[in-house]
Amino acid sequence: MIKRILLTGSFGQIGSELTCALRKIYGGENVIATDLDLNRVTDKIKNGGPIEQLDVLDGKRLAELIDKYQIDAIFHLAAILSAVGEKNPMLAWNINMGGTINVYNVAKEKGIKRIFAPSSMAAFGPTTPADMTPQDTVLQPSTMYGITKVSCELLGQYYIDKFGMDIRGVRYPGIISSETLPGGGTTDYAVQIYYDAIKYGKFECFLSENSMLPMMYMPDCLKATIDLFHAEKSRLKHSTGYNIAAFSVTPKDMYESVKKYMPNLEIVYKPDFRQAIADSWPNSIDDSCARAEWDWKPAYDLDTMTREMLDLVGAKYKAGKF
Ligand code: NAD
Ligand code: AKB
Repeated sequence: MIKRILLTGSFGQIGSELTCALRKIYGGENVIATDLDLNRVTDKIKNGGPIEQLDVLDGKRLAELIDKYQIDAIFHLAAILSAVGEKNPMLAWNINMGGTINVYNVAKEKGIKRIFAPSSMAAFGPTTPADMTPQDTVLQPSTMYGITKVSCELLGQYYIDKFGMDIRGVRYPGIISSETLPGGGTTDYAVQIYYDAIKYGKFECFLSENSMLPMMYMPDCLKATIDLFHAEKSRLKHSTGYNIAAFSVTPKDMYESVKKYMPNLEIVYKPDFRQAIADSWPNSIDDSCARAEWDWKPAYDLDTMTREMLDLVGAKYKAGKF
């Protein structure tokens, strides 16, 4: 039975909410939030349980923390995302590959079998079928971030096969949320539109208006993560890279959804280097394996998400938080 969990990259977009969700299940004291940068911590995480500084490249410190807290499962979220990774490919390679193999090796030495390590739709590339991308398909990404994601899926499978570890992961689509801003990806526009709509009433989009990408609202992301982590092992046939999907949208769809509530919203499209990354990713994803093997089903669509996002981001703005 899992008693104590450690997260890496806890103060990022997903970690800042996953830490709180896991603390609700396992108890605040039993979920240890770590990150490279302690300055990024939110009050909710700081006040809800232990926090520790950890560079995922530092295996010795990770081993010390595992001993200190008697950890028996790790959620490994620390990573460099696609846009930052294309600006600095060696950083993406070093953190994503170096961090992941460190986590797997230290976990193996310490007898920890349970690890959740997310992949991304960035594992797909221009040669992958773009519509309803299948679970088992061509994985030839054209970004350094995507290359590290495919490699980490394979690495996870290697540690499962060779060392009997239980490593699970999903290929997240673009995640949209209001608690913590995203950390430098290609799908970040889909978060920023809510902030700029509320603050400025206009939005400059770095992707073109018809650039379709799979997206998901944070409550569904948390549900997928926790449900897969708790899923019955004997049902799982894929483990390290499950396709999951909620809805696919273009920047124009996002704009029209927000405009329903903010009719004066203006948008201009100024595609930059991130357009090429978006063009290499799927339009839509077939998540039937996740549905069959661990009962995955999303709850939110674009408009139900937009209503909540505008309330939450609007409340942050009124409280002077951005
Ligand atoms: P993020 O960029 O918001 O957060 C990453 C965190 O990692 C940051 O808090 C950063 O300080 C930390 N970090 C960076 N280098 C580190 C190091 N050397 N040691 C320890 N911590 C370090 O990322 P996120 O969006 O929360 O992503 C979490 C995971 O989910 C990543 O593996 C990412 O690839 C994956 N993912 C995210 C999305 C998304 O849309 N957010 C989509 C697909 C996959
Ligand atoms: C990014 O845009 O890099 C991430 C992802 C889809 O992995 N949001």
